[in-house]
Amino acid sequence: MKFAHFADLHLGYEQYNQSWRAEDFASAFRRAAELAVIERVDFVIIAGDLFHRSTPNPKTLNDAIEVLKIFRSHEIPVFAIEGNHDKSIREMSAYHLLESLELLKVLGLRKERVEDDFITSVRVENLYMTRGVFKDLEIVGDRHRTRWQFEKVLPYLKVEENSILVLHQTVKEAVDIDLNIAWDLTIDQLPKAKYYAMGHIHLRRELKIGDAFLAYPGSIERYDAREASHFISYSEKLDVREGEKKGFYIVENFKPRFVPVETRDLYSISIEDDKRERLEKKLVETLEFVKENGIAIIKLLCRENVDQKRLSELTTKRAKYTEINFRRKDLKEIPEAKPEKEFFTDLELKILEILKEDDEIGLKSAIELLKEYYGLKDQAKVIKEDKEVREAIPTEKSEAVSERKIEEKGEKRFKTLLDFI
Ligand SMILES: [Mn+2]
Repeated sequence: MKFAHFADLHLGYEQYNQSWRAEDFASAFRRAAELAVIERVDFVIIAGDLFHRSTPNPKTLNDAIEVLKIFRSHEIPVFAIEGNHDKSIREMSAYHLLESLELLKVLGLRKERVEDDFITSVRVENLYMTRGVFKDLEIVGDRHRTRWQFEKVLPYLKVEENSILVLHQTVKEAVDIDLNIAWDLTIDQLPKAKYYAMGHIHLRRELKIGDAFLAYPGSIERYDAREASHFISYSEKLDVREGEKKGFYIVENFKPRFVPVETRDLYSISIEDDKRERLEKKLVETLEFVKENGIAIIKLLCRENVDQKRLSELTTKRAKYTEINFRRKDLKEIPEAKPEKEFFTDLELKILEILKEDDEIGLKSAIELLKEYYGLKDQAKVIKEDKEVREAIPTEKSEAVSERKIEEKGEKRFKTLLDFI
């Protein structure tokens, strides 16, 4: 048994507002699909975020169809779950459209029973849990859920020993963040499976749980400067370091093997100097490393002001896309800023992080998180959390206001599974 595990394809993502960037994401997926076919996989798993948005435009939908047709023409079934970027509350999502075109199978909680050669449905409360089937193997999974939804869905993700679990969530042990709200679940909460096909974390991650592997292939293209192909820094001396490769997993007998996929080079460059002239010279020197069709994200730090126009003239011709962020280094040493954590609660930090997303997705997720945070938890818990917020901002007025709000919020009750998906 051999399968391909993809995640975070983000088709349609016009990164840096460049339409050709969306084409980069599509061609990376196409190359990956072709490699999977050469590997003669039995089936394919897409662990969420096939699209960058839940409402992909016709071009993006067409890109997805063209790639998925490669699998269909080789009779390779594709099992997929929706991610946080492309999940939809609509009855018919882009995934369901692709399913009706027989290009993929959607796993997870559904209102209707779905059965065919590769999927089966199990009744859970007033819904159905749709699972993938390949010979004696079960492929269990569900779309991205907020942490509080996820706890309710978890019991229905219990699986046979011989199975694969597909999720688009952050497992605490896979991220190195000391922030309570930055992750959705811990390893010990996971039901037993032979392989955990994960999505959501854009950098590649692999963990071992007993004999089983839990793996995040990462996004198929470079999603932001943290995932650069090259990190170049130049303060005292020039330093060039290579970043991670992008790609997907071929999983054979439940053991993942990373398969790199060619992507456009993305350079994360940071240069520092007290003098403007020396800074410019360093920049010119650094640009020697940048390929013409690459992307360069440049951070400059200098005690003197720079001529931004001149700098962009220097850089634009050197790469396909360049972005310069200049920061003036003050003559007086600025005392080190206190970490955000000292000012905000975990919830507030999470909201701030979500809002940094490039478009309306951030706002949508932030509202969703807030609604769930205050709607789904029981009253006692809400009061406790709110007390922490109040302690951080101790004013009498806000105390009175938040007390009243809790009373209003505590009323909502959820009865069935259907109420919160
Ligand atoms: Mn993603």
